[in-house]
Amino acid sequence: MAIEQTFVMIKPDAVSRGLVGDIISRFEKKGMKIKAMRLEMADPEVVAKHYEVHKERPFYQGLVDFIQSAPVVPMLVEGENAIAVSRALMGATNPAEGRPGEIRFDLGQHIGRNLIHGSDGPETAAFEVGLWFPDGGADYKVAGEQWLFE
Ligand code: IDP
Ligand code: MG
Repeated sequence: MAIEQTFVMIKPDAVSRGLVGDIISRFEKKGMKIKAMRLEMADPEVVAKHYEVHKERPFYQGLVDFIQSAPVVPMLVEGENAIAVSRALMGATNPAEGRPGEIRFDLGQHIGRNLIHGSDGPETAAFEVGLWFPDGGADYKVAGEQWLFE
């Protein structure tokens, strides 16, 4: 049993298109616990640090501008294998290369508007959770948590 924390962010295209509920529902139904969540215009300094790894990529400026174009929903997600589970729920970076059942395939339009971000490994998760949620999240039990996790 490996209970992990990861960082998930619903991007501006999903917020604008009214897909927040559908996306969050998929995490809840899988048994992931949302420990913290906000709806906000992303802090430009946080976005710069978050996407620094992509700074040299041709899509970097467009990506940063897009992320700051409308509100995002940053979430601190916890659960068994939460990092891999979140990536699986999201699906392939390019919606066209995904499979039915994945958020990006089911709802996404193209690679530059792929609805959702999720940390891609333990180190990234620790960095991104600390960056977006320096205070950590609420400590509580979800209904059925004992059944799910024990
Ligand atoms: P990921 O979100 O699946 O982890 P990354 O390779 O880390 O994918 O890329 C980060 C984000 O940058 C993607 O989610 C997507 O929004 C954007 N991106 C990646 N590649 C491209 C591209 O070729 N064109 C436009 N945007 C891209
Ligand atoms: Mg990534």
